[in-house]
Amino acid sequence: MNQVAILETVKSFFQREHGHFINGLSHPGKGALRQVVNPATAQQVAHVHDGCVEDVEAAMTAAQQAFTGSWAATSALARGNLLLKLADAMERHREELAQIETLCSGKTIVLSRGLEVDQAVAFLRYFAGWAGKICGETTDISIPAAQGEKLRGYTLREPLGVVVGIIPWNFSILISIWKMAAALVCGCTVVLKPSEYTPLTMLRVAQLATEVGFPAGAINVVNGDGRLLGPMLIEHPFCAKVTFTGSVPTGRGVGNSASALAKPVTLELGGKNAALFLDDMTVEEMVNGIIEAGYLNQGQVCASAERFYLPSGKLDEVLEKLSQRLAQFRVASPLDEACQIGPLANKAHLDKVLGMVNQAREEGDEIVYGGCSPDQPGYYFLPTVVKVRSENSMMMREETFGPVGSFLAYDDEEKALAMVNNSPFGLAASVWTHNLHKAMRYSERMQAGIVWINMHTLLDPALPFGGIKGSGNGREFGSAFINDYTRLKSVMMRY
Ligand code: TXE
Repeated sequence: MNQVAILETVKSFFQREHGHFINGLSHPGKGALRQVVNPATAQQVAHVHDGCVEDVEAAMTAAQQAFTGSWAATSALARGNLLLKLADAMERHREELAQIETLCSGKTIVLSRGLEVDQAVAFLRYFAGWAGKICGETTDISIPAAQGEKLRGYTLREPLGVVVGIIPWNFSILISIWKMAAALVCGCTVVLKPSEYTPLTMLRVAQLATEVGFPAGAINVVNGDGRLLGPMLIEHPFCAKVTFTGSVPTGRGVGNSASALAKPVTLELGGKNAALFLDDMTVEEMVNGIIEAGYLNQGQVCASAERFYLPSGKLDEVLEKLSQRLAQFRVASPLDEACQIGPLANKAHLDKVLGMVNQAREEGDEIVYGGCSPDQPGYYFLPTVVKVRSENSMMMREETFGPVGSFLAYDDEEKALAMVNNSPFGLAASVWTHNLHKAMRYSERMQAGIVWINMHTLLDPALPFGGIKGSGNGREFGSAFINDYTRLKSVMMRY
């Protein structure tokens, strides 16, 4: 076992009084104290003050003042440079940020370093590269001009204003950086609302941003109960746009509230992502693919696969080998560098996953492996393999967001493809085969915002990400984000 030692800086950070980060300063606030619990031990590690109406007002006002003042006066290239400096600072504080993340979310320290911090740094640098390249276009005007004068039109890409970013607990740094960096490079300012379960990482990132030179008010963080703060933030007159990642029901409510006020909203919601394995894959390739697609971060990844379609001749052998592999996974403290299965992120989530698996068992699905918590403190749940009765099993329709793969056999690829698409959701999907012809054709027919061929879950800043159907709207990354964080103004002139 290689248990990492908690840094002194992390220990002292946890002991401090926490609340919000507003107008360039840490600001504890006066709201009720909320416990931050380490999911690996179920013990409290820190406290944070919940936000109230005064905190929301202060954060929105600071963000609006920066939007029209200091941030507007920062040139596009200088904005890009600041993002690069923040990336460097986060790299210097990699271990500290990773430890704070692991202690709050239960993510393994290896993933906190490699996925949360390193990927956040990569995304910051990608977005920094857009600085100075976000622009409109000139266009010919076809209205006939009288008396020989000429007409010319062009468009301006204007930043929207203050962006409210509502963040879930599964990637508290990375998802915040996706939204924050996109907004900032476009000239917007941000007010982030982290999850109640992971309120601390972005407080530290916002401090680092101020240290490297971001002007006060460009980045603000308000913590507290989303049900209370969400409406206050969305309905605030300075809120120009909402970007949300999280559960489907909460996302629908956020979407309705923002749309009712004609505010643009990006929703990245969950789903029930499918992976289709074709018969030409070997059993070992299928087992490796399933582990990659379904069990990363205990399945707490919005793009993870939860529905698996396997050829009927191979299903039982794959499930047997998969169960053997999962049984060897090291369930341990997430601070252990060899840990492969850490805890789920919070008690409510553990209860939800456990309840769904119990319901599946009662309804007649077969729990081939796992299905319960190991005998140890913390919110652990064993990686679980469910062989479902049919396409209509609850396990093939509702998101567990946990380490639970549900498996169904097929005999006919066309029917399997129809089952993949028979979902109200469409965030992500994958097809696994060595047959190029089928890989290309099936990937084109899969109804999802992102489709992988012979891989799953990995995101790249250059490729747009977002769902179709009930999985949301809008796109993050690539050049597509520009549409979501700017508006077009048209200018026509006569000369
Ligand atoms: O999510 P919520 P929760 C799933 C997962 C989990 C379930 C509930 O299955 O068990 O959702 O988790 C804020 N207006 N996912 O309750 O409610 C909230 O404070 C505005 C999937 O944590 O979606 C937090 O900051 N905001 C998922 C954020 O919304 C509100 C990731 C997300 O919380 C609000 C996380 C309101 N009325 C959980 N109510 C994914 N697919 O990425 C809450 N919030």
